[in-house]
Amino acid sequence: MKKFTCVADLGDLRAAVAEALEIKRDRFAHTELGRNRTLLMLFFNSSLRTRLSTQKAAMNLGMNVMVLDVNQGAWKLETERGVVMDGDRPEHLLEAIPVMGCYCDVIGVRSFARFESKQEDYEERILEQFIRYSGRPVFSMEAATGHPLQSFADLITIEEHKRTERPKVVLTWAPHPKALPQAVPNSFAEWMNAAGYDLVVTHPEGYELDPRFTGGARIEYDQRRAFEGADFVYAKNWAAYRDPNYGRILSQDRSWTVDAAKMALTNDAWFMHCLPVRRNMIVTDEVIEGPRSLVIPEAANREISAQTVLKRLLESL
Ligand code: AN0
Ligand code: CP
Repeated sequence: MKKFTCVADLGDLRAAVAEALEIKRDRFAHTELGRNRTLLMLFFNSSLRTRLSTQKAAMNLGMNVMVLDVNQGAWKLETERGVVMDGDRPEHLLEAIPVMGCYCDVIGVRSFARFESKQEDYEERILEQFIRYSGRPVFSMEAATGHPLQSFADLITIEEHKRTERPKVVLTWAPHPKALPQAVPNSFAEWMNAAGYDLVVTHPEGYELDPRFTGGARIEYDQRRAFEGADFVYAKNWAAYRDPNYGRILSQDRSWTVDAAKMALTNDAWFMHCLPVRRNMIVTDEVIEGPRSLVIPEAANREISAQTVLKRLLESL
């Protein structure tokens, strides 16, 4: 595997999950694979889970790890070609990327949607430049339109907890005070479709996602109806995708918060969220602390998804 940005990069998904579960059984089985190999993790945005779980995964494989927070201590990077650089950004990405590539064997990049231009975000301009100019295998640690390490961990978690071959999985929008990217729901839908689950997406009108990710999923505007018979409820906020509202908040309707009354409509569903989560906006204390909450096992599986991806990238060196 030469890059990891979407579900297709893993090839056979069943084989990838089986490999992940094998790694989970013995995460120190490949400590020689990463010997004298260096991972560079580059963050344009904040992180707790991705930062720690990916570093841990790399250490499990025997790698050395360098972490750079671009906005804290590095030169501010210009990303557009052709601009006269007379502003506050002293370095261009087109030099910075190959330079960083000189110091490492694998690069992970976190670069969220900026919501300045839908085209720029959905072309994944930052991530694609890393793939093109770094000379190294690159993986996404959440880019503008996807968060594949999260979705891979979510898939592993569902495989560990499902009671039927093809569970009903409901992706529900929930309110949030800030405009958040579509990366997590995009990837989640893409991966659930690839896994062949019964996927239902529920959100207020106007929050439709890019159909390239939601594909054949059913869209249901009535959240309660969507929850009926659900085996898994995956909550997430996202800002509007469709024009002319791209990147905007259209609703903060707290009647969409996931609570115990709504969870009671489900088939005793597991509750999932990628974290960080705003309690009593996205989900009530009661549900997230309850016995059907999977948020911690989900976060734990981030180490496993990252290790599976890093193992495959190392094997291709
Ligand atoms: C980010 C998002 O919604 O994409 C990261 C989630 C993993 N969340 C926030 O910025 C709160
Ligand atoms: N879920 C997730 O990616 O969390 P962080 O933003 O803390 O890395």
